[in-house]
Amino acid sequence: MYQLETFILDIPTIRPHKMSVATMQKQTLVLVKITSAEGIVGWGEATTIGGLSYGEESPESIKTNLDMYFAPSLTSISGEMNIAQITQMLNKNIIGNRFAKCAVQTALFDIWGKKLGLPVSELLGGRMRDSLPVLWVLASGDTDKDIAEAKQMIDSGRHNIFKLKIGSKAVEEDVAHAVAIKKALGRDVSIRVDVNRAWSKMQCIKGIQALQDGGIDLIEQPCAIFDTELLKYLTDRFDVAIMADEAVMAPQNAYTLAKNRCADVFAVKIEQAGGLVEACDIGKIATFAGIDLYGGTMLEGAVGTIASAHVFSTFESLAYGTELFAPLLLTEEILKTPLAYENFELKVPKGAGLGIEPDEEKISALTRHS
Ligand code: MUC
Ligand code: MG
Repeated sequence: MYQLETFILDIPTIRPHKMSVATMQKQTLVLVKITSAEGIVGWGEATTIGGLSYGEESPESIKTNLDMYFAPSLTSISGEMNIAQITQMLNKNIIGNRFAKCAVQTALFDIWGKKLGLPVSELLGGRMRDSLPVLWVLASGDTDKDIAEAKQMIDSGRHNIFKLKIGSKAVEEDVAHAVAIKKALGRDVSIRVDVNRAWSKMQCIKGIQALQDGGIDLIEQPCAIFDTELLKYLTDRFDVAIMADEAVMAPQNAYTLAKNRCADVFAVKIEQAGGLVEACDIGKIATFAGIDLYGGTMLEGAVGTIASAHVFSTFESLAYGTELFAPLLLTEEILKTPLAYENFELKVPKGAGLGIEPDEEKISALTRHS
């Protein structure tokens, strides 16, 4: 038997974060706390971006579904069901809801890890590395501000790879912005762009050609989620790497994308995948298909970020690094000891379970009560 509690936290960001799908002034975290019959506590996270403008689940719908449907299922579990069996039961009884499922599975892995005295990475097959490269996303909406922010990140040893959020302005303006940043930061600094599905076919052809000529290294989700034919066409047509992000959901559709070679790179997100095991499955599918990997984020706080880090640490190759920077975008700390970002990398904890200690007083103080 497991007891499930949910919390919605609204935390302001350190600056507005402008994307083609939304401008964020705050991030809304959805945290899940599960307590096992023997009293072991595990944490998970089901955070999304911009309400319903990014994913199919909103913070409020996630909380409602967890409270109304997942909680009774977990309470009713008797005997010694393992994580695979619980996942199968939830998948049988609950359609979709990948973000909520990921939060529940994360909390169960945290509990199991604590019970067995092992980090989650080891329960997932074993880590290949103890720390992960982490890029920073420049999204102030202003070219000069972004250049200053990037230089400060490089000087302070925090990040030396940058992703730009584009797609909300005219293609020419977005390209000029990206190329100006690339020029200012120089040859050795990798610049990538995320269009967040904003471009039509003609805009993709024009924009990607100019970005490729301007030295940009990676083009993320340039077109609509379900236009996988266009994604494939762009992958075949251009030398610059094309990455599928929103289009990579559960392992089943990652498999279809891989089979049809619709991308050079997959952004893996634990919540989009529907769980840590499913994210590892996507990693394997990509590896077998010769598709490179990138560790993505739903801009989760510390809990989802470190769960993702455990998953990405198990990938044999992580050619494009990760974007596990979101806790640094938030103005409030929710862990007793903050995550360790050092030398352009995030350390993957070695303690049992997720290896973090959420500050319950802080979480309670930040919890939305209406
Ligand atoms: C996305 O589409 O990649 C990740 C970083 C960021 O700034 O936004 C998210 C979503
Ligand atoms: Mg993206």
